[in-house]
Amino acid sequence: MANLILILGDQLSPNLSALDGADRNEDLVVMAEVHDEASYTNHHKKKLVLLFSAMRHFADHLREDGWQVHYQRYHPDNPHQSLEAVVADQVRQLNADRVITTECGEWRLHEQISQWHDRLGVPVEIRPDTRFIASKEEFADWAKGRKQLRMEFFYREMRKKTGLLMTPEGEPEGGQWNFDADNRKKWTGKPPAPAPFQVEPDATTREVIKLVDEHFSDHFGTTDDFHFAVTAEDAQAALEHFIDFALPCFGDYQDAISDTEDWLFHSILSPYINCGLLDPLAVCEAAAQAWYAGRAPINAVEGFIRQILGWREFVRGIYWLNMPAYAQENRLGNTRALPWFYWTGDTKMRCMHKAIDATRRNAYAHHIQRLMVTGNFALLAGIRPEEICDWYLAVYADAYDWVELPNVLGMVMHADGGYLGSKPYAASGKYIQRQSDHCSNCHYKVNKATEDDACPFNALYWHFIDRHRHEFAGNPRMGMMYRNWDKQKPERREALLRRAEHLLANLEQL
Ligand code: FAD
Ligand code: DLZ
Repeated sequence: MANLILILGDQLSPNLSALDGADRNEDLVVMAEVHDEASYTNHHKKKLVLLFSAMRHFADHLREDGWQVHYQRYHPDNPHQSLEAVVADQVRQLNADRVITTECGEWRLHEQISQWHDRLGVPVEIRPDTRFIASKEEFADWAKGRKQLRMEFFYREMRKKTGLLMTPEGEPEGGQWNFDADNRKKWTGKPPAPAPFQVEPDATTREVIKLVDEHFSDHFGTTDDFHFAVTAEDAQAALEHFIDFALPCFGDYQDAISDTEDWLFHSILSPYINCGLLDPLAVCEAAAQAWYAGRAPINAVEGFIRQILGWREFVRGIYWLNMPAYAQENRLGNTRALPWFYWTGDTKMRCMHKAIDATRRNAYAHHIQRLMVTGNFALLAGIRPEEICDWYLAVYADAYDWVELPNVLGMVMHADGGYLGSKPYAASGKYIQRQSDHCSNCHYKVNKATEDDACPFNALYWHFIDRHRHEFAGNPRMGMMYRNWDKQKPERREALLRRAEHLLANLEQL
C-alpha cells in the first residue's frame, strides 16, 4: 500500500493531519511549485519568495526526518504546471493506492481537489485541518440559528474551549473579556518602536529570489530587502522577538498609524502562522505566558490573543460557512473600478501613499492601514468588491482567500450586508488625523472639506453616508451620523456632495 501525500505551500507544519499514521518507507510526500498556484493572482514577489523558500526548507526538513519527498521546483517549462498534473503524474509513477491531503484553505482549489477522485482514478482522502482551533463543523454549530454572527461571542467560546487567559474558576483573567477600550493611543514616537525581526537570506532563499526576479518580474512589489523567516526555527525566533520587544506595547498602539514607522508594535507573524511555520495556539500560549510572567500587560496580551483566537478563527468560519456565494456579494451595489494608484502608490493622499508604498516594499501593512486607510478609501469610493478583494489577495505575504475575503468583502466593504460586522468602518479624515501623524505632511488639508485642497476622505465620507441612507439609517450604531448629517445646512450638504461627486469622477487624479 503506497499513499501519495500532497502537502500544499501553506501546509508547512510537521504535525499536519495528512502525515498522521503515514509510513515513511512506503509513502511518498509530494510538494510542488507550480505556475497555476503562483499565478492565480498577481502575488507580491516577496510572498512568492517566502512560500517557495519555506517550501524548499520544509521539504529538506522532511527528508532529514526520514520521509521520501518528491519536490518540483518552479520552472516555466515544467511539463506539469498545476497541482493536479503533478499529482496525476506521481500517482502513475508510484502506482499509488490513495492520495491523502489536508483540506486546503481556499474554495477555488478545494473545488479542484474534490474532483480528483474521478479525474485521477484513485481515492482521495481529504483530512480536516487540525491547526485551526475550531473545526468547520464546530463553527457551523455555533452559528446555527443565530441571526447575526458576532466575533466577540465566538471569541469567548474559544477562550473557554482553550482555557487561554481563564482563571481556574472559569472567569476571564483581569475580570474582563475584552480590554479594547485601553487600546486606542496615538503613537508620537515614544516609546521607540522595536526594529522588526529580520533573517539574512540563505543560499536557498537567494536562489529563489533570483528565480522570482527572473520569472515573475511583472508581479507586484519587490524582492529587495527580503528578510522574512523561511523556517520554523526562525519563525519561532520572530515570535520570541515580538514577545520580548513589541508585545508590551501592542495593545496601547494597536490602532496607531505612523508616517515614519512601517511596523510599530505589531507582531508580523501572520505570514508564518498562515503558511504553517507557526502554530496559532502555541503563539497564543506564548503570549499568555508573557502575561503570567509579568512581562506584558493584560490589555496587550488579551488584545493580541483576541486577534488570533477570535478574529482569525471567526473569519475562517465565516468563509467556509458561506462560500462560494460569499465571494459574489455586493450589497452596497458598488460599480467603480479600483484606481491605478493602488498599484503604484502614486497619490497625493499621504496616508494612502504611505500604506501602499509600505505594501509594495514589505508585502505587509498593519491592520489599521488595511482597514482604515486603503480599505476605508475603497469603501467610501464605492469600489467593486471583487477588484479590491483581488488587490488585497495579491499584495500581502499573509494573503489567502479564506482570511482575505471575509476581511475585505465583509469587514471593510460591508458587501455582505452586515453579516460579519454590525456597522461599516467608514471614517472621515479626522479619524486618520487622530490616529496618525500623516495629515501634517499631506498635500490635502484635513480640516477642510469642500475646497480643492480639502482631504478627499471628508467629502467622500458624507457622500457615503448620504448615498447609503437606505441601508444604514435604521442601524442604531449609525443614528448619530445621520443626525449630524441632517442637521448641517442644506448649502453645506450640497457643497459636500458636489465636492464628492467631483472626487469620484476624478479618482485617478487624487
Ligand atoms: P498583529 O497585529 O500582530 O496581530 C496578530 C495576529 O492576529 C496576526 O498575525 C493574525 O494572525 C491575527 N489577526 C489579526 N487581525 C486579524 C483579522 N482581522 N483576521 C484574521 N487574522 C487576524 N490577515 C491575514 O492573515 N491575511 C490576509 O490576507 C488579511 N487581509 C486583510 C485585509 C483587510 C482589509 C484587513 C482589514 C485585514 C486583513 N487581515 C489579514 C487581518 C490583519 O490585518 C492581519 O492579520 C495583520 O495585519 C497581520 O499582521 P501582524 O501579524 O503584524 O498582526
Ligand atoms: C499561494 C501559493 C503559491 C504562490 N504557490 C504555491 C505553489 O506553488 N504550490 C503550492 O502547493 N501552493 C502554493 N500556494 C498556496 C496555494 O495557492 C493555496 O493558496 C493554498 O494551498 C490554499 O490552502
